[in-house]
Amino acid sequence: MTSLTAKDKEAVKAFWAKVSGKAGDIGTDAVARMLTVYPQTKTYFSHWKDQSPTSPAARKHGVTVMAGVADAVSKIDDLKGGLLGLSQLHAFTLRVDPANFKILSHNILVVLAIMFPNEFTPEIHVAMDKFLAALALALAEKYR
Ligand code: HNI
Repeated sequence: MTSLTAKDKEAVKAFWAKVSGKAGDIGTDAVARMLTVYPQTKTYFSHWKDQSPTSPAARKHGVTVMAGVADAVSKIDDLKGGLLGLSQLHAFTLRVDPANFKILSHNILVVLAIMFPNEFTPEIHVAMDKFLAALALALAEKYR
């Protein structure tokens, strides 16, 4: 994986500053798409009363995940160290297969492109793709 350059980090922070007000909507749509397009991800949410992609639990989870992404933006210089606790939770308590982090990252990227077509330039696309890949890797840290 190509690592985030100083320029990428600045691009991520600037873009996040523009879109973070819509974090809830971004997360809701990204989780709904993940559950719809990659239904194997539903196995982790069997405890939800309603497992449909538009259920209140799915919406709530979208908000939760984006709070994690916001936290990661603030820890962009040390994602592995900063996200150790969250990695620990996903590895040992939730037992989420790390392949799913890439799936959710992809869905977040798709939603960003749809919601912010003008801001989502090729430069931002590259920076966000690298950032989400680094985030996925940091979340997988405790698995090894
Ligand atoms: Ni994830 C809980 C962040 C990907 C399944 N997840 C959380 C919480 C945060 C979070 C924050 C709440 C932690 C707490 O309660 O202390 N998750 C993230 C981030 C990503 C991610 C930033 C990737 C971008 N999680 C995934 C994926 C899955 C997943 C891909 C499964 C497909 N997460 C869970 C489950 C929970 C969870 C399950 C427990 C909450 C619940 O409602 O069951």
